[in-house]
Amino acid sequence: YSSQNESHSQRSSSVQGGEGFLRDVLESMQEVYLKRNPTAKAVLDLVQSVDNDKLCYDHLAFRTFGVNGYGIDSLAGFFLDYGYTQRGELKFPQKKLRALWFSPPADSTSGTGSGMNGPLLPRIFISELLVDQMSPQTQEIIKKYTESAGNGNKYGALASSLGHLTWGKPLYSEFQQLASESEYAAWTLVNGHALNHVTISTHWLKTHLRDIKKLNQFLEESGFRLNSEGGVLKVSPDGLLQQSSTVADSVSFQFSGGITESVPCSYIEFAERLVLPQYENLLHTEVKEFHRRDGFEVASADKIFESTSKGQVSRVGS
Ligand code: OOG
Ligand code: NI
Repeated sequence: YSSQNESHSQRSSSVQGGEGFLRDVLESMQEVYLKRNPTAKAVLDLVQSVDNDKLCYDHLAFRTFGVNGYGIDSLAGFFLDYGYTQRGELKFPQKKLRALWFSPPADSTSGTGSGMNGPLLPRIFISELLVDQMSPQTQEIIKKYTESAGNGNKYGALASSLGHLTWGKPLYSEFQQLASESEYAAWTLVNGHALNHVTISTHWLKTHLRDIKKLNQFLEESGFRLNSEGGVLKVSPDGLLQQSSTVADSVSFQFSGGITESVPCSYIEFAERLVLPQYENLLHTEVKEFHRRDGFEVASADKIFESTSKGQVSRVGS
């Protein structure tokens, strides 16, 4: 053991080699996310204070522009290089999006900390805008920024962990043009590769909050606004994947040309994965993550995307 790891307590992956680096990169992405999104930070602090200071993250999500090499691949390469496996594809024809998800390396160690250094490495969910299906005006703006960014598409993970766009700051009018056609496109123009959300795995909590319905109720009673699109709780047809999320925080963004405006930033999600029917006789203490419902659900995801939409973000009351 290197003594460096012991003295290095805040950035604290105790794991050696590639996995330690992976976990530290994820920690950096989370640092950027927590600094920008006070609601996500407050929710994490609250849940940890009442339940368990060691949280498991179910997944992390990112958004991209599917053009000029800036699509899913601009982040997937990093995760594949660090042992992730590509799994299913999800299609969202109305939103003109597609997504791929990735499962963590099977041989990863059980982290001794929380979140990115927690017992399980998170799944990764990366989506992309089908840019060629956008209007010519919108395509022109997206191409202007992605083309001007050189080989920035090769450094999505680096940009995400630094909290930096790989392209220049857009004009407010360009943001508005994108928002009029796709709120996802406008979000991606100003947030780039930033972490879109982390998802707390509720079934690994210890108190009554492990039941996502109770967690939702607790969060709403504590004053947090949850995404109500299609109902607060999103349930897969088999009933085994249940999800909810907060409404995204807004941050003030300095556009080029001198305008500063509030734009949607990131949110936090919650997921409860129930035990698969073939394992329902296992003792609670014997149940591992692989005994539970895996994957994502397109109809639920479609609603969760709305966590950054104007309709949800500017909603007043519940
Ligand atoms: C992703 C929305 C979908 C899930 O878990 O199904 C999602 C996004 O908002 O970029 O997170
Ligand atoms: Ni998600």
